[in-house]
Amino acid sequence: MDELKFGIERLDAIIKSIPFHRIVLIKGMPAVESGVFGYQAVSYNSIHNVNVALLLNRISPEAFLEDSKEYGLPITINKVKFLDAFTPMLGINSTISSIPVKNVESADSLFNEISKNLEGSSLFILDNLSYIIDSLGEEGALEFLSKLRALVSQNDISSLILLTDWGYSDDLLNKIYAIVDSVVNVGGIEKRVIFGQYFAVVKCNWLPNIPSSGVLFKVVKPGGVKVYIPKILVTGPAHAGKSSFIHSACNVAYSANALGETVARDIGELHYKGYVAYLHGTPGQERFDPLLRILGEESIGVILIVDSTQPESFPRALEMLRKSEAYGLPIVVVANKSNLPGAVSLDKIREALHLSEDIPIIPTVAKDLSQVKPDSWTYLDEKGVFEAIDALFSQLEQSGRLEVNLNNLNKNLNNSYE
Ligand SMILES: Nc1nc2c(ncn2[C@@H]2O[C@H](COP(=O)(O)OP(=O)(O)OP(=O)(O)O)[C@@H](O)[C@H]2O)c(=O)[nH]1
Ligand SMILES: [Mg+2]
Repeated sequence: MDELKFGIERLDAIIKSIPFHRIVLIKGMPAVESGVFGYQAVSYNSIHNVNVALLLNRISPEAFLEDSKEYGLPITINKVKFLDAFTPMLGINSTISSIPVKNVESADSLFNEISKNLEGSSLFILDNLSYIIDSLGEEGALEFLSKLRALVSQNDISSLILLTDWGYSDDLLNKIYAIVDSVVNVGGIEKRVIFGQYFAVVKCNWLPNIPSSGVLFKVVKPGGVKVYIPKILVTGPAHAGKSSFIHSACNVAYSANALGETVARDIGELHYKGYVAYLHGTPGQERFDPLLRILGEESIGVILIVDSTQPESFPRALEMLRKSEAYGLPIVVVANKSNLPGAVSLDKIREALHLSEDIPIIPTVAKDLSQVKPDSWTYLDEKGVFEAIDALFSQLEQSGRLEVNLNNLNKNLNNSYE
């Protein structure tokens, strides 16, 4: 059996693994996709040979499996014991092998039903505590949690509890926080509409330090929860290879092109190493310069692409950076066409662009020279492309731009380290 984890790379990096004898609460706002945290945990742990017991009262086992399949999160079904408190309420039987949980009139009876079925399990997941609050009331739900707390303390088992926060009182939430060992908030950043979702570890009593910020995420299908990078600007002089770079890096990309040049912009979605990033490419021609500022808005990093064989275009590259107001953002320079005759050295490029030593310049080349056509973008060799992406992502990590500042979220939480 492997270690217990969330199966969400960045969250696991923060929390390390979930030790035995702990309860972790995942508290989600109603409009955000906190349910995916449950699918992802069941998927990851079942695949990694962990015996999971899953108590469902929000949806049926069938729907749980269907949803996780839709998110591209496969579940090794023989590692999961479904404790089904949902379909018995409807008076029907689940079509997949599961244990019906019928006696849910009191904390005692619910707890007994569950504890007798936990044998052999290392991870108990509940989706969702809010339905227990509905059926047993606040006191009943707290009593249930306290009993679970005692059971988890005495056995080699840990627990993940999902809670959808339908506006519970601070009093109730604080009582719940006091029982559990760790709290991960999953929230939304609202600007009229929800513009982004975040998760934040706000309590974790087996870690000495709790990060003071949250992580912006997006749910992708397939794959589930990924660190979300809303906008990376890809700019550079005409014909340098911006469209080629975006199409080579991204899983899906679109270009508005006419006669082989970009006339509006390129946009691409990149799924890579636990991230999902959107790359926005600008056109290169000067007649589109009024667009540069708009296309640059809200970017958090820049990939500046130059054609290594065209040193006379380097001043234009700097002008495009200035016009897109991208100075000061984390930046990586891509020296494209670096294997063609007449390509200048990386040192020359650094000098001409006045780049300090800490700005990476990565050479890229066409994947297959015989496929290069004068009137369309071409695939670039992945090695250079992903070296550039790695270099930018690590700068973004270090700059803190992938984090969301969450003032006051830690209030009322006892973070004492055990
Ligand atoms: N030999 C070679 N050709 C390349 C390379 N990268 C791009 N090209 C070619 O150079 C031309 C311009 O590439 P694009 O990717 O369209 O350049 P762009 O920067 O998007 O151009 P605009 O959008 O018009 O500014 C195309 O004909 C490509 O096929 C490369 O590394 N080597
Ligand atoms: Mg283009």
